Amino acid sequence: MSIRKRYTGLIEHYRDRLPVSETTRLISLGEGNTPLIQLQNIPRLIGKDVDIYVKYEGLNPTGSFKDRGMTMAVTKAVEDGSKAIICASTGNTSAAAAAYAVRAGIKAFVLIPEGKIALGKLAQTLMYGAEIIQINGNFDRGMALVKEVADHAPVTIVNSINPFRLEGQKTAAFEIVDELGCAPDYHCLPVGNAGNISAYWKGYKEYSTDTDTHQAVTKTRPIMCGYQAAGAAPFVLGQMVDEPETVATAIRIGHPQSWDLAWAAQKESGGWFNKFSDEQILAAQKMLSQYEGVFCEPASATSLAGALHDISTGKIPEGSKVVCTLTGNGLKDPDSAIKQCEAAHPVTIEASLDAVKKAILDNM
Ligand code: AN7
Repeated sequence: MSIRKRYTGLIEHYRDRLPVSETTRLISLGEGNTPLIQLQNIPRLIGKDVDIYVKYEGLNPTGSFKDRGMTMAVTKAVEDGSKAIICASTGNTSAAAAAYAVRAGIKAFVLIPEGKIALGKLAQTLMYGAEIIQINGNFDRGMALVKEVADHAPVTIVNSINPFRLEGQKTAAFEIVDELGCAPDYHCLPVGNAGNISAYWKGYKEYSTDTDTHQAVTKTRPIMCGYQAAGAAPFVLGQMVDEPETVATAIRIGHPQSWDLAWAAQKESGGWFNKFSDEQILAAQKMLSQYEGVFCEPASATSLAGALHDISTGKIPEGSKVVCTLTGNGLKDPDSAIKQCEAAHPVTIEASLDAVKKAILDNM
């Protein structure tokens, strides 16, 4: 019997490419190594000859891509002797920070906009036992406060302005190149603070040889496509937005922190930004669930909404290989999912064989 090497997280797996030493204590929950799923039904449905893959980051330990950055940020915070971390968050960062803080045995403080974070994210953060500070202001206000307070209290900021966050997150690009044997032609992402698009671009730029095979990778750089919600689209408007609004609460961000890095990713890759309405985002989310069996949260579906739009207009030509990152799990936001499916709400019938049989036969 052969024993497969146990996967113990992305830092261990990409150790050579990350800022850790032999003695660094790794704070890990086995994050990374997420599925790259090729869509089968949607390309047929839209009648286009394109290879679309979704990188399902919702299968990370706390259900979002934030775990990639958080394993690295908390590992380094602990190495530097930090006893507490802090972040502002639209929900997913707070859940990840809370979980990795528990794992490390340190404290997590999270600032969240009251009433504007999805229920699953709140539930997680409560269960992990973080100190939750709700503010009557949006994410951007929370972020400004976190930056200020870090000068007055012994806390390490673990938002994506912490450079170790991007180091961890860049590994998603490595995994994609490892799996496809090359970079895709187009990489589509939802953009909020723009840390993730910056991290992927960094990863693609750094990755010229496969970690496992040490073979040179032929094509390493995709065109980066950043998609935003129409009500929170500073990159599309070319200026900060003071009152961002969208059903995709994860990306309800008007003052992105990685402004310059994301513009560099767009320019260097020859890519673009675009924006989509809440209706388009939710339609893409539902389409992905109902045609492919992949459930992501609304913000995540912005990447697919954008890809489908740009494929339909020919901006992304047929014959292309496209990867869409699905940043968070659909279970994060049960309210918006249930609201979208009101027409399909289950009816209650009598608990009898006849009634159940009828319910099946009527719906075949
Ligand atoms: C599901 O949790 O900013 O462009 O505080 O949760 O790197 O900010 C979340 C961001 C996309 C945008 N999809 O990524 C937070 C937070 C989901 C997200 C984004 C977020 P960035």
